[in-house]
Amino acid sequence: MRKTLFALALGLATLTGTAMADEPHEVKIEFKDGKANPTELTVPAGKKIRVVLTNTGTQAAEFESTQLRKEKVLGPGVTSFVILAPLSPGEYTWFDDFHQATAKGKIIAK
Ligand SMILES: [Cu+2]
Repeated sequence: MRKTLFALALGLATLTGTAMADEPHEVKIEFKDGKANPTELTVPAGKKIRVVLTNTGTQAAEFESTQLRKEKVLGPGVTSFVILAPLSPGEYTWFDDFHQATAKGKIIAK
């Protein structure tokens, strides 16, 4: 019985290890009433990316990228995320669709 449990624990540890290797690379962008931070992010090319988006302002924000084909509306106080499929090396621009003049940036895949 004890041996079985040990084997089970080892099996679980292996599974967890595999899951972690496939975890997306995580980056964060904060939106606040027409400002975004950071506006430039470097991420590894060829790896899934999770972009965590937080709106700490009092106005709605929308992370949008034509190149990345992503859009995510964030009400005030909301945190959400988008997942980017593995990127080719290059620069990908994005903007806050509600504050296009002041809140924009790029994600650089290397
Ligand atoms: Cu939009």
